[in-house]
Amino acid sequence: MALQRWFVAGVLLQLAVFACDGKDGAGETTNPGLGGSGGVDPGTGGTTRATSPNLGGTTGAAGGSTRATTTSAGGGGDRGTGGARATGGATGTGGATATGGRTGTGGARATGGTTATGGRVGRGGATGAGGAKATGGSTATGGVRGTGGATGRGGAPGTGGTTANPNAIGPNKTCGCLTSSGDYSGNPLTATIVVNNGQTYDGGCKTYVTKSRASGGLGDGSQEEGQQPLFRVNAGGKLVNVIIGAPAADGVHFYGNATAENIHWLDIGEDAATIKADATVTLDCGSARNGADKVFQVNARATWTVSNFTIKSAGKTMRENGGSCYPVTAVFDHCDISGMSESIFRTDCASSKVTISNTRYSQIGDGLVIVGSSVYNSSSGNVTITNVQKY
Ligand code: ADA
Ligand code: CA
Ligand code: CA
Repeated sequence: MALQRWFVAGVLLQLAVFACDGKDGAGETTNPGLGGSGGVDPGTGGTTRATSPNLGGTTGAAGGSTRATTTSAGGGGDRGTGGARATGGATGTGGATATGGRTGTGGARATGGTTATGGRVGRGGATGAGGAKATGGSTATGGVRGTGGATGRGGAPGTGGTTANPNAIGPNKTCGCLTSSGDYSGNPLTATIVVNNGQTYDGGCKTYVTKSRASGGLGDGSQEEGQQPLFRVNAGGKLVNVIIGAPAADGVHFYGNATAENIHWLDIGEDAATIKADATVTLDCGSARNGADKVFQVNARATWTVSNFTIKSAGKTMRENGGSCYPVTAVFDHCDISGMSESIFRTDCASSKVTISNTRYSQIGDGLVIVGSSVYNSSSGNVTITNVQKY
């Protein structure tokens, strides 16, 4: 019987121990019930708490185990109470927050304590720094140099005027003012028009006339001396595009180096033009006609070149003032001279020179050149006559 009770007590104790979940911890029987006549001091449950924070308490030991040594009939000891349930271990602290990875990958998930809850999810790592600055691309090489365009061809030859034949006889140049563009608005002139140094007087192909001195003009164009000129061209002046009608008085006076172009005398007057002071004068293009005696008068040392000019009906084309010897150099080139009652050039100065070239002539009374009392129709001494043609 006693054995049975012990057995029953043991079973009960086992059940109690079993009820004490190991995980909850269990008391340890330290004072087993006394056997014998019945335990009078039932064992108390274990009191030792599990010390591991991570583990529940260990299962309490079985209740009292000391069997009564007596076999008296005492009742079995009281059933020992189970040990106090052990409190669970403290919750493990989470792992330290992982620091971010250098390149911004999240920190490794912290592992929790052994039985505690897991550590908090690691925060993401600090934002990774940007990538290294890209290096520039390599410098591109330039394109292939273009080849230059083909050399342009020269333009077609111009259709300019025909080249004058230097050996042609007579005027071989197209001159202006072949016809008048009307009368000059200042007609009749009562004062000489003066052209000074550096000036060009352009008559615009107008026709200029004057009137008798008795009427307040410059002269009637007769052979009376002392008439005034229509134009006075001082040294350095230029006269162009003028037509002189009747009365022409004493025409044009040159005082020093001067040039004149496109001058036409429809009437020569007392004379057409006079060099009044030492000069080199060029008169290119024009015509003169209807004179009683001299066309061009030379009253000073001069070189006078007349070219591309047509002269008709007078006594002599040029005269170095009678009895004077400045001397004069006269040139007639590419001219057409006709109807001179005496000559083309007359001088009393043996040292004066004259050249008649590339010129046609007709009806020259005494001879082409008269020097003193000598007459020349061909080159000799200071007289040069070349490439002329009589018609
Ligand atoms: C004549 C006269 C000269 C002079 C000349 C001229 O030859 O004898 O003195 O006046 O005319 O310039 O018109
Ligand atoms: Ca005169
Ligand atoms: Ca005169």
